[in-house]
Amino acid sequence: MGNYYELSCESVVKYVNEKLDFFSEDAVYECNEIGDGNLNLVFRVKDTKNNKSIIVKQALSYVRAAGEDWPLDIGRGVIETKILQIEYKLSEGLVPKVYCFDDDMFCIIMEDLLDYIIMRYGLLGFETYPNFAEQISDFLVKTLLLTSDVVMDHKDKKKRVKEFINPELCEITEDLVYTEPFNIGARNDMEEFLVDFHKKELVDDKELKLEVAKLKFDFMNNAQALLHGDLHTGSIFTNKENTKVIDPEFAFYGPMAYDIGALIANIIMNYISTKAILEEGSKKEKHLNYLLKITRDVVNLFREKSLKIWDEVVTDKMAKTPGFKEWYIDDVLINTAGVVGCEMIRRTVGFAHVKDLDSIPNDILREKAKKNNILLAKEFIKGRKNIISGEDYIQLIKKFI
Ligand code: SR1
Ligand code: MG
Repeated sequence: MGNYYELSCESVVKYVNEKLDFFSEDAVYECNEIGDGNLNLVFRVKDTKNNKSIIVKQALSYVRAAGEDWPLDIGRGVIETKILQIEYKLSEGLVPKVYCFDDDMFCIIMEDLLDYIIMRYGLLGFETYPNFAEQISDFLVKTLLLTSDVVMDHKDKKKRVKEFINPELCEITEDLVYTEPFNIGARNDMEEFLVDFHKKELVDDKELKLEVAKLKFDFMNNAQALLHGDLHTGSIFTNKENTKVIDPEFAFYGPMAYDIGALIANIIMNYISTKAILEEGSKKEKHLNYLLKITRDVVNLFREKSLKIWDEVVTDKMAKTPGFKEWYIDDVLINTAGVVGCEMIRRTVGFAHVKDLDSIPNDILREKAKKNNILLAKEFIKGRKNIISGEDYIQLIKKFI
């Protein structure tokens, strides 16, 4: 940490120019701190004269959203840089290009995605992205299946598992997603109307807790594929043509279901939010239909594309056994439904919320939305053995919301 200091809008321009020959001599700089995640500082440095810009993401030694009382491994940027480079190759550019990583300052300097918007905000503005399901399902299949034992040499894969051990960030997920929301705990954060409901529906439901415990140990022990590790709609940049996945600092070898489930859960929470926020009419109907369509398509395309590519890419002899690929992918999808439920629950009663639910302005509708979110989530967890196809999701969502 010898040469480390926290960057500011004042210091970042000089810093970037020391690290990279990117801006020209006559640049006119504008800088903004645009990070709205829970962990890091994110600066956009722009040359307004030549219309060029760059992103500098700096890791802090503590959780930004909590303050210095919650320390965090500052070296997580090393993992993030490596995985961005791996994902860039595997997904053929569905992540931003990294220009440089500085292990004194724990900064990643990368491509700016100026004509993109964070998907969560796009969806909250009721925008639709026609290529999203195709592109994100490609990303999922390529980054997950191609980093698994099905495809990789098993010794190389084990080296990767070691390289991507990410204990502190995994602990955050183990606690915030799989433990605290199902217990009474200091870091839980919920509105008053949820306090008794939380105890009755989550803390006292022993059958639910047993299923969540199984999913937690799958997350911890199933080193299946190199995950992004935090694939919610705030980790995706999008526009009408393209999709780019950002922020893979939670990456590690874990169950494929974790990435797919986190994504689907966040789309469903936007559905619940839209249902509560918009008046009846064509705008509402169009957005809800779009969200159901991408939910269905992401699930079905992940399955179809995985099964299609399997015979071309599989290297393990036993994985070529007839029937195995269907069993393997369906098992991923069963656990995906479980992760969907856990992610929806933790965003309602846990430490880290989502704007989709918190921004519902009407108190009565917000209470109804959050309670329904929890009840639907429980169905995903308890009923996951029967939730495999995109149509299964649509049916369940329509029943509860
Ligand atoms: C303390 S970090 C809280 C959450 O923010 C990240 O984006 C992850 O989702 C994590 O669980
Ligand atoms: Mg993030």
